Amino acid sequence: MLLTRRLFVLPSTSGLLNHSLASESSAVVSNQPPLPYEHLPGDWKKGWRNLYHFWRKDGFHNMHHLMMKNYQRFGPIYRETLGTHDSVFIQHPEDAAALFQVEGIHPERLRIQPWYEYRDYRNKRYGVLLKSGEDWRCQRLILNREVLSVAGMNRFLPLLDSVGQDFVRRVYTQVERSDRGKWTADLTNELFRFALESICYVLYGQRLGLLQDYINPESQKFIDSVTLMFHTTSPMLYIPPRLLRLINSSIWTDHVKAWDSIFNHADRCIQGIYSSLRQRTNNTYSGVLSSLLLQDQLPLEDIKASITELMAGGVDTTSMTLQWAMYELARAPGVQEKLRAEVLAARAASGSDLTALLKRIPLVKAALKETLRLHPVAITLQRYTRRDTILHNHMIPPGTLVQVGLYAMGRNPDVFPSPEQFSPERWLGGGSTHFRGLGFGFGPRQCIGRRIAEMEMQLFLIHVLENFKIETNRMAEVGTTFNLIIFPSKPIQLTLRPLSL
Ligand code: 2DC
Repeated sequence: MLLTRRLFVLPSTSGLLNHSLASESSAVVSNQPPLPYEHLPGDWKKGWRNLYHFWRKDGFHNMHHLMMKNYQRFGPIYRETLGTHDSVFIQHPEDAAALFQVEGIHPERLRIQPWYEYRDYRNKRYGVLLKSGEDWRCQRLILNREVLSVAGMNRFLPLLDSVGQDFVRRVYTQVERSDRGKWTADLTNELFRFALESICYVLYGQRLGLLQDYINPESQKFIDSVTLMFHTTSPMLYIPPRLLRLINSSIWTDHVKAWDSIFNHADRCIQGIYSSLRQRTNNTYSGVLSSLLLQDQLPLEDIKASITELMAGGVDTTSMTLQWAMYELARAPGVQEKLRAEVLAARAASGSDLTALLKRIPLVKAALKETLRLHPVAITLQRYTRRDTILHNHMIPPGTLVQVGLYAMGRNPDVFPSPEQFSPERWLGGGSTHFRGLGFGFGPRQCIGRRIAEMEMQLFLIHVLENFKIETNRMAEVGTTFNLIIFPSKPIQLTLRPLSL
């Protein structure tokens, strides 16, 4: 496999060429013993100097761009030290496969230190996102049954469908109000509300009513707090939160404020369900939280912690992905029409059977994969190695933090030909998709919200495509900013035009 690996050669400086050749020869001689760890290319001897340069180049917001530059400079595997983080970066699907194949039953990703620090500071339990070891595994398996299994999915499918329908209704209202037969807007906040409404309906079995004109200010505050929480996290990836806490920096205090209101709002939602549970009479499904409480398998405080994480994790992730999906569908010639044709045929063949409907929309699913390829939520996937692991013909010792550059992989022409083209069909043709669609991670530690997110986004696109033509100003190319997750660097204006007009 190593023999056939093509290399990431970019037209640039001569230094680049040298590095590419160096790594090419190492890839070709794969039947020779792997190179020692110390042979890895990269700037790993000067962690604090790197951090300084990083900061000067506004690296906190440009992590993804700097990472692509590093790949060009050093080749497909390199080591980098930034402040206290020492990592090996890879981006080839084969290397990602080698990493995940040895992850074991307790895989661990990079710890987001400020998130732990906040919980320690406020004396709160860690949810399943932050837990590790056996405790993590036991709780994760119980939660999987609720949110990741087929049975779980079938229970919340109709819930997510009705939120999608409400979004469409809201767009029609806005079209009428605009008097121009269409609605043009920056949909960021509308999509935040859609996403929060969706995740809360699944978790609590109750509607918050966020797709109406008047919305509870508490909910808007929750939405704004999640965004603020992400924004204040990224500088603390490299500057120890302890230090910022000590000097009472606004990054830390804003971060605490953000988590405080996230937890307050979640607590109120959870409390409401908890008290109404005793009065319940019927046996209909009423959300993940009730189901967990009734099972009585996890300590109440742990349930609360994980439900809060799911609620906060369900806002910016799906909404941003949907915004990018609509942006790409509006720009790629002919793609939207193909998706619409598929959706209309699938609907005609399945009526109100949602499970059947979702089985008939491979192109819509591929469009979401394609969106996450170009605009992944997570810039990297990370794992700590548990034993000696050979990655790209280098020996990596146990305990090493290895990061798969997901953003870089998605734009690497050797992995995805013509990477700049939005082409959902590339996922359906005969080409290899092995370890290429990693938008939700991989294995037992993959995104726990994956199925909720997928169903929510698929149903959203179905409803939107059935009703509206998606348009945007073609001239405006939108870049990306890293704020822990990847956000558009400027507002995206989208137009939704009813098909029936
Ligand atoms: C950020 O270098 C960059 O799904 C770091 O819904 C490595 C890293 C580690 C973990 C990643 C994080 C990055 C991005 C945001 C992720 C997070 C794991 C889960 C989280 C990808 C890539 C996210 C957005 C969750 C957040 C839930 C939270 C609000 C409770």
